[in-house]
Order: sequence, then structure tokens, then C-alpha cells
Amino acid sequence: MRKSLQQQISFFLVTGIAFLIFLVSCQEMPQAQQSPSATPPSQTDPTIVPVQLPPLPYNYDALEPYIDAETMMVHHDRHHATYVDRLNEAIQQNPDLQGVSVVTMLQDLNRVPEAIRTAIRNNGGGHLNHTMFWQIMAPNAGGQPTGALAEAINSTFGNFDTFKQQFNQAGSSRFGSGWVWLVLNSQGQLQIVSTANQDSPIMDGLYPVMGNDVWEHAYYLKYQNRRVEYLDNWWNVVNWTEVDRRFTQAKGLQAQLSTRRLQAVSSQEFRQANGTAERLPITCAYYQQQSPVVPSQLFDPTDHPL
Ligand code: MN3
Repeated sequence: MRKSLQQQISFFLVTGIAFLIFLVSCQEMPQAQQSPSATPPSQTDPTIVPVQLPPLPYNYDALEPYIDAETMMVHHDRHHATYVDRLNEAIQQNPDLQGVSVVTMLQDLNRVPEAIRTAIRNNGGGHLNHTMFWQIMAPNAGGQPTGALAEAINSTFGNFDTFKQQFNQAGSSRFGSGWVWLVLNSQGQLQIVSTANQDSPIMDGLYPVMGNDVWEHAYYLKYQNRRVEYLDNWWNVVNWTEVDRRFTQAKGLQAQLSTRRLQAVSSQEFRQANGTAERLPITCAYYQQQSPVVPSQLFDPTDHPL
């Protein structure tokens, strides 16, 4: 009887241990099977890093009272962060695009696979536009530009006040969400344009010297529906030092390039000349070889961290 009890205990112990081993092995097996294939190649390549959200170069409340701290926090930490997250998600769907700059992709969206084209347009544009936006604002800023930029504004628009008036008019008349811009065009001239949603001027071969975000998320908490008041107050936070740096860089680079190469960006010429290129499968190497329409040096490398 005692022996039988010992046999039963031994039996249960052995069975229990065996069952535990079985359970543990069942849990480890899928991991062991998944690890080589479940990790995307990009995560094992240390040279490929996702697009990063650039830090705000000042405190949330630095632009008070013209732009409130809560708006800056939500705008940077949530809206811009979401553009970055969704941009990375889109790029991960097509590993061949990893390492291709946002600027390069936006310059000819037809070469981006159709399945992620809209995502790249909206979130790549959103990332690029906001990266510039934080830099061209600063505390204790405002006033007027000086030097070559002031001269160019005066010669193009007559005087600074007229320029501001036309810029604000373009911003207030943009229906729905979008941006208003001062750009340098392919002829090296300043021009005011506005774009819908997160479209970037570089999609039309225009260099964004400065731009104001007229999405409601940029002003609604403080100004509600009063976009005109926001547009007026925004001039108090314009960082002319940075805007002037962008203008000087754009002018210098533009001067180095032939007019033809610049004009090709905004015209249909490129697509016509390249025929069916946009239907070819895209690869990183292909893209870099076949898309030299505008040298990436035209754009500020800090605009496109990729
Ligand atoms: Mn915004």
C-alpha cells in the first residue's frame, strides 16, 4: 500500500515535470521559429534609422502670448509626432524607400509606390513642413528682415508691409487646412504661394524660404475661428535670422544650378521625358540613379533628416 502510494506520487511528479517541460518548450518554440523571419531586415541593419521627431528648439511657452504653450505642446508632441510615426509606418511597408530622403520622395511622388503615395505625401510633407516651422519661429523675435532678404522682398512686393499683407491674404483665403509660403522659384525670384493640407512647395520645384501653418490645430485653442488675428500676431515670432539663412542658402544654390534643371522640377517635362519610368518598380538604387532632377543639395539637409 505504502509502495503503491510512493509509486503514485512518483508518477505524478514525473508526469508534472514532463508536462511543465512540455509547456515551456511550447512557449519557446514559436519564438525560436519566428526570430529570424519576424524581424524586418531594417531592424537588423544599424545604418538604417527611422525618421526622428526633431526636438522643439525652445520651451512650449516661449512664443507666448502670440502662440500659447498648450497649442505648441499639442502641435509638436502630438501632431508632428503623428506625422513622423505614420511616415515611418509607410516607409516600413516598402523597405526599398528606407534611406531615401523625404525631399527626394516628395519631389516626384509618382515614383513612390501607389499604395503608400498618399501617406508619404501627407506625412512626409507634414514632417518636412513642421521641421522648418519650429526653426523659423523664436522667442523675442519678429520685427523685419534685413540685408539681401529685405532688398528682395522690397523689390518683389514694393515694401515689407505689402508683402505681409499679401502673405496674410494668401493664408486667410486658403480654404480648409494648409500652408502659406514665401518661396524662391526656379527663376530665383520670391513668390507667395499657398498649399493644401501638408503639400510642400518642393513638390512644385519651389524652395520654401518661410511658411505659416494655417491648419486650425496651429491656432484654434487660442484664436478659435479668428485665423486673421493669428496670421497678424504670427509676425511677432518670426525668426528672421533663420529665414534669412534659408533665403541666402536657396539663392546660393539656385545660382549654381542651370535654369533648365530647376525648371524641369515643376514642369511636365520630366515625366514626359522619362516616359513610363513612374510605372517601374521602385528600388532605392533605382530611385537614386534615375531621379536626379533637382540635386538634393538645393535643399537644406536639416530639412530632411533621412
Ligand atoms: Mn501643423
